[in-house]
Amino acid sequence: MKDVYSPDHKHIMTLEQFIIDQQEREPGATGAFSRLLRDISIAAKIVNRDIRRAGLVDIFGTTGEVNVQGETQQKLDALAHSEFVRALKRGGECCLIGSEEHAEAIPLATQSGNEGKYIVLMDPLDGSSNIDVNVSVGTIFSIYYLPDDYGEPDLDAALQAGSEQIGAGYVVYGSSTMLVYTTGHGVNGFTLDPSVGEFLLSHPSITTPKRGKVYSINEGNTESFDEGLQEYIRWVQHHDKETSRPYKTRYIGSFVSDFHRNLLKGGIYIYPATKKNKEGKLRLMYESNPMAFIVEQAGGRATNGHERILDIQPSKLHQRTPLFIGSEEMVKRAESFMQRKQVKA
Ligand code: AHM
Ligand code: MG
Repeated sequence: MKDVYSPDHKHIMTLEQFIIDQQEREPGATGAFSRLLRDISIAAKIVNRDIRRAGLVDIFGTTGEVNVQGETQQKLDALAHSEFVRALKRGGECCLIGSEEHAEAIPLATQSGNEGKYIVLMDPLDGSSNIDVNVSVGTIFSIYYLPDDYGEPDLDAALQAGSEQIGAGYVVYGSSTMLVYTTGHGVNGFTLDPSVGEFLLSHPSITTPKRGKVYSINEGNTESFDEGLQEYIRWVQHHDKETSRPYKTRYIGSFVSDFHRNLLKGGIYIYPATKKNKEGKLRLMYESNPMAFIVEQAGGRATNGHERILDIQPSKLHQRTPLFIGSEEMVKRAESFMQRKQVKA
């Protein structure tokens, strides 16, 4: 990968310049989508600032509220949600938001004349149970068009298959902060330079290796995995020089971070159905779909073990799905184990 973010490089490209360049390649583009991406990146910078200051300004801990998933809401979850909603409202390009931190879809098109035509679904702060132990967290977002001639934007407008996404991305608030996104023309990654407050193109045209040596799964749940998956886990742990096994386990428990590492280095992330989470844990609309769009654009694969994630027709905003995502050959191999041995109901 070419390193375009070296101090002596003559052509440092900011996210904003990059978005404008892309826009100029789209005949008839109005700039609305570019403005939407800009609004998202501004909110990401604000959330980044809040996360970096978390330990200093005593905003760790919970609000005491329980969110729609029945989980205790961390203060920073609530804060991240409000920052993104505020930025999208202010920007005016978005007409409907779906957020992990809000039970209902949030329409923004009001009598005030908001003409926004984009729907944004998001997990404002994924992996938030890791915040108070200083582990990387992230934001995930997915963008759709409001269907043509749709009336007042509502949840039904958002219930589109992942293959209809026109953009998707994530921000990882790690040792550095990165924003990675796709609009269906490859995947590009930008690193926030805190000294100038800009995201700079650091990872152009990301492609993910066809196979890797890392598997990421919560193995504490092994007993409740499907028989085929248990067999796959035994397979990855088996010693075999020719296929570089055993693979390495890497599981941060923060999806964005696990996904980001596997995207760059190669690997597979699995959150399957378990006894506790019979439909898997991750949410289709704002966790699995956007990452599936990104991974496919980078040459990888994402399924629920049987079916392509992007083909699933959603019926609920907070719908969950099992997820097998990452390097193409690894995901295919895991699927083949799933298909050989399916659990009896
Ligand atoms: P969250 O959106 O409530 O933070 O939950 C999603 C997180 C993922 O980031 C992570 O991969 C997974 O839950 C970890 O779950 P578990 O602790 O069951 O392994
Ligand atoms: Mg999440």
